[in-house]
Amino acid sequence: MQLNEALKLYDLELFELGARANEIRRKYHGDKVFYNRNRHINPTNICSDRCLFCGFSAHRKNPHPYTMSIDEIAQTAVKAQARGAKEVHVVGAHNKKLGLDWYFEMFKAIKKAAIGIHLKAMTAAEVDFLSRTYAIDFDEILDRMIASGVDSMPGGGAEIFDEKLRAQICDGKVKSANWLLIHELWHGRGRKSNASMLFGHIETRAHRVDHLLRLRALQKKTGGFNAFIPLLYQTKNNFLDVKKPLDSEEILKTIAISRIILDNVPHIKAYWVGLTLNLALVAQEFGADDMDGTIERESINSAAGADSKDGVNEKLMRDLITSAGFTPIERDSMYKEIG
Ligand code: V47
Repeated sequence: MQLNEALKLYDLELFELGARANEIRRKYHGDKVFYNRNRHINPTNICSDRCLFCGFSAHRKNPHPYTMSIDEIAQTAVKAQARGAKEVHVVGAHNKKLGLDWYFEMFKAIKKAAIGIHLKAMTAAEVDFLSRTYAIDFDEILDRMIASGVDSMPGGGAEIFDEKLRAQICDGKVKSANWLLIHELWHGRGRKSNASMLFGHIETRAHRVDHLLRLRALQKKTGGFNAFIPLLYQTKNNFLDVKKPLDSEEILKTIAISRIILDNVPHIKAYWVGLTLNLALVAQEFGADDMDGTIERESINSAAGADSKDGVNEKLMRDLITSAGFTPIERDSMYKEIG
């Protein structure tokens, strides 16, 4: 698919686009809506990067710097597992004070304390940050992640791949080509990961479509992406001056177009944290098949205004999915059905 052809999808009427996306979604998943029981852990908010969209970093608008101890992180995983979480999603800011080994010790401590939990950790942006800070190559970091218990990689740090726009909103962060390369290397190790896109800020439709096409090309090569997550930009406490947040029609069109362009990626997540639970449910009619998870504690989007700080309880998640006319399916991190 070429950029111009893909871009024309936005000209379709919303419900026509939704029907096309829904067809792909139903072929893959019928009326199932997936979610998991997970816990987000963000070990530190002290960051050497300066992403203009971020309200989480302690540098500017968030005046409360913190770093969790390894023991605190491991105990958080243990408690979450005791409450039923099957996955911990561990990503943090780029804190130069922690040292390289800290990461691998932290992963080992989680896996030792919470036996059997799935560890989804390290965005490609973090891998790149460690590589640049400690002058070691991506391969070595990925091998050490595997040796210390990381099971899969989350999709964060992708933002928008267009190099010019990227330089405007997150200069100094992992380059687009390296984000893609890190995931390719990870897939080459037989491992799965997710991919994301931050949208609804100062990007254009063409930037989004270009981003999706680059992911489509990599997926064609590796088949290693499990899910794509279109992350809706949250407007508060950050340094991007976005005058007009996206309306629901444009959001749903973007989710539907993601489903159509990424028809080689099995799952599209409507991340309820950024979309709200209601819009994430509507998105299930427009190509999405996953709500993400119960999360328990969320710091990145809530720092920028989302109503997600305390996650969502499982009963509410299931009830909402059912009342929207779908079948709720608890899944593990690799999309094996649990119940
Ligand atoms: O990469 C930062 C985003 C991401 C804002 O892989 C913001 O399963 C909205 O990637 N508004 C991290 N978003 C979160 C992420 C993720 C989330 C859920 C599931 C998975 C997965 C991955 O948060 C960052 C960045 O794009 N972010 N600031 C903001 N103001």
